[in-house]
Amino acid sequence: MALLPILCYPDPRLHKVAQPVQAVDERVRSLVDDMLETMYEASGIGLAATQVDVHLRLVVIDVSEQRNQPLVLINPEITWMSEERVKGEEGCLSVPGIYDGVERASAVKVKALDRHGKTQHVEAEGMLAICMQHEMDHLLGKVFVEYLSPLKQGRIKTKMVKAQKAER
Ligand code: GNR
Ligand code: NI
Repeated sequence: MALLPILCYPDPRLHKVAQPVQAVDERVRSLVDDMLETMYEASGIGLAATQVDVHLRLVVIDVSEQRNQPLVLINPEITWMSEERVKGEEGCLSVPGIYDGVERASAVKVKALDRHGKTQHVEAEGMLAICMQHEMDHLLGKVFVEYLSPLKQGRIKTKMVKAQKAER
């Protein structure tokens, strides 16, 4: 197991489009374990492979209170989304310290492979539905701040660049 470094916005690698996983083998399982460890250590409810600079369709999620219900989604696809939408406050491990409202479908159905390569269907609402859409966006190279106004995006970019300079 290993902790993986998380890319920070506005890193251009966050905008790469992830490719499908060809085979769910030991290498993929080991990466999934590292992603889970990284997500838990960072106190996140989800992590997409894109955020750790691996451009494969791979997501881990745990929205449980006790942090003991890991969900592994390999090659996830949204098969249905509700017409009903909700606006929720979002944050992102790749945009630390920034929280803002984003409108999403209130419920989704997702088809994905699990860590054994078996097809699973997940029906989600509430926080899980929001998180799944947030993570699937990462796989398409999209970060939640891109839903905000250009003015806000500019301010966030400036703030992140400054914070990253201050870190060195
Ligand atoms: O930890 C996270 N919390 C969160 C809160 C509201 C909406 C989405 C998220 S996902 C985020 C972890 C992350 O950045 N995943 O990509
Ligand atoms: Ni995120």
